[in-house]
This record gives sequence, structure tokens and C-alpha cells, in this order.
Amino acid sequence: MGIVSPGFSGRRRTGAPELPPGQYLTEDFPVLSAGPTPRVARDAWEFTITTEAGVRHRWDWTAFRALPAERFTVDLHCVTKWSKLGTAWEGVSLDTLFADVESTAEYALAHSYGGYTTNLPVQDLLDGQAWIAFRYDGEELNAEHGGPARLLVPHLYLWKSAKWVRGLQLLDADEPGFWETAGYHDYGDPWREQRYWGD
Ligand SMILES: Nc1nc2c(c(=O)[nH]1)N[C@H]1C(S)=C(S)[C@@H](COP(=O)(O)O)O[C@H]1N2
Ligand SMILES: [Mo]
Repeated sequence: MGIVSPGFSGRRRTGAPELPPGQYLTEDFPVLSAGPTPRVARDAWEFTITTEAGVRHRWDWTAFRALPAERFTVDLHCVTKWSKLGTAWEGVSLDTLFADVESTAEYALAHSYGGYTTNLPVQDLLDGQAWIAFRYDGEELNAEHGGPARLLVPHLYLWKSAKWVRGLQLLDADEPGFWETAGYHDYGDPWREQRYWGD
């Protein structure tokens, strides 16, 4: 279904570029946060998926960590033009979290501890394209990069990967999030350079 499988460290067909247009490579891992870093204790953490009918699926940290997790290696592309290739993560696939969710909603709004929001089509969360990640580079995900756990949707610009994620709200109508309301692109495909509204 997805055009690009993110599970293969960004290596596409031979000869295909590794960097989306307008991006440069970085080796370090910049921290980009719109506000202060929330400190969420694991025993106070929860993740919810709320359907368009108002049905709420909820995992506390123990229930979340009891789910099957995957290791995956993906490339990250920030709209401020840095890209970092081959980042290694561990997380729970959204396919696993959606397994018992009954919904026909096409849109999702991700909500974070601290108030950040970002929207994306439900379709972009499924089929091995998105995770709730809790380990980075072999370590527990630190708070600066979104720990205890963050959404990771590497085929879209990184602002879609909500740090400190606490829930997904499923919606019949698209609802822009924090950066989308501020003029960033509604979808944010780095390969089509969809940085701003109208791109
Ligand atoms: N909750 C939350 N998530 C967020 C952000 C934020 O400010 N708050 N910034 C976004 C942006 S613009 C980017 S580029 C990435 C940065 O992730 P990093 O700090 O781990 O590099 O997180 C995204 N997710
Ligand atoms: Mo960003």
C-alpha cells in the first residue's frame, strides 16, 4: 500500500536519491520542541485512541509495553531541512494498536502531553508506516526526543511525529494541528516538498 517501505533504512531502488529535495544531511540529532519539555512519569502515562463514535481505547504503560514491539530503522526529514538517515528505534506498530479499534474515520489528530497537536490521514498510520516509539539507538527514549514515547511517521516531515504523544482522536473531517494551523502543509510529504500550505 505505502509507496515507500520505511523498514529498509531509506535504501530505495538503486540510483534513487536518499535525500528528499531541499534537505541536507546531519549526523547529530537536533531537538526541536515548540515549548518546554513535558516530564511524564511512566506510571502516570497513558495512550488512548478515541474513535469518531467516542469509544476510547486506553493503554497504561504496563499494558502498552506488554504489546508486541518492533525494531525498525528509518530516515527522518525535518521541514527545517535537516535529514538524518538510518535511525534505529523500537516501538509498537500502530497496526497493533488499531487491531481492536472499530472506525471508518479517515483522519486522525494526534495529541501530546504539553498540548501539541498534529493531524494526519488514518491511512498513513497503518500498514507498517507508523509506530509509538519508546527506544532510540538502544536506549530508553529521552524526554527531549519525546519520551516516554512518541509517534513516529517517518514518511512525512518530522513535525507529524508527535513527541510525548498521549492519544489519537479519530475524525470524519480533517482538523489541522499546531503547525498546520500556522501555515505548514496539511499532509507534509518530504519527497513532494510539501512544506507550507499551498506547496
Ligand atoms: N509534542 C511535540 N511534538 C513534536 C514537536 C513539538 O514541538 N512538540 N516538534 C515537531 C518537530 S517540528 C520536529 S522536527 C520533531 C523533532 O523531533 P526531535 O526533537 O526528536 O528531533 O518533533 C516534532 N514533534
Ligand atoms: Mo520540524
